[in-house]
Amino acid sequence: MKVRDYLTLKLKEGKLHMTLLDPDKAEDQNLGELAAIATDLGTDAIMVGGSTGVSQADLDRQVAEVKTSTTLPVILFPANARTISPHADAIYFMSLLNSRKVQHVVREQQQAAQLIRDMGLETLAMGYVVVEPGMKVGEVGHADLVPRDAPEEAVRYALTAEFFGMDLFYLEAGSGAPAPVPAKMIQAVKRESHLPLFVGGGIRGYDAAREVAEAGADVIVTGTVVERPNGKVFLKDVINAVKGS
Ligand code: 1GP
Repeated sequence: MKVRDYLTLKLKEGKLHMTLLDPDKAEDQNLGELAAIATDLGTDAIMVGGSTGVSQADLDRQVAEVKTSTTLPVILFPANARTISPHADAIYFMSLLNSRKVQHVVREQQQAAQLIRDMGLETLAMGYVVVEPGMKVGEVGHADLVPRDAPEEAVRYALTAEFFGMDLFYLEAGSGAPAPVPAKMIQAVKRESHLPLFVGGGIRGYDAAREVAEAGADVIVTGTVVERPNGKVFLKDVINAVKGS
């Protein structure tokens, strides 16, 4: 089944949780093991990516390892045109809409486009917007961060993604953010736009995940939580919150 069809079907049933695994941190972590843990705990898909990027060879090896450790779709969440692997099931073809650099809006993408086509990777077009505090991805992506008290700005980006014909819209507070994207911003975007809404960054426990889900996020993404000591417990809490139990 295409990943697009899988997501459409699953989104009809309810909210989804996705686990982001970062190959940059793989030296001390086995991504395959983390993928297996997240799968057992009920996550809905595995995303592989990070904001700094790894070598193509390392990424290939790690994505292949993840792929053999889970039956779930494995979707690339690329940092740039060089972090692409044919072992994944699909790739978010992302544009960092609030970057000041054309490189992150469209140029990395055009550098990767032929390779993605030749690899036969399924593409899911995503408008990606970084909200304060933005953390590392805000920095390396040269983002003009959306202020936390400016939901209307996030709405304008969501409509932009929709009118460009993108498939998905992602509000990102940045990995390790002290707090997730504000509920008011999520509510405003959900109210005014139609694309499946991804929210990630700084979601570390039951209450935060519940708040983000109740505000209207369709897909809740966590990364760091699974890497912490007792990660299994925290991840289970987050997934329970997303699934409403
Ligand atoms: C993915 O940035 C998130 O979009 C992951 O953030 O590591 O804070 O969960 P955390």
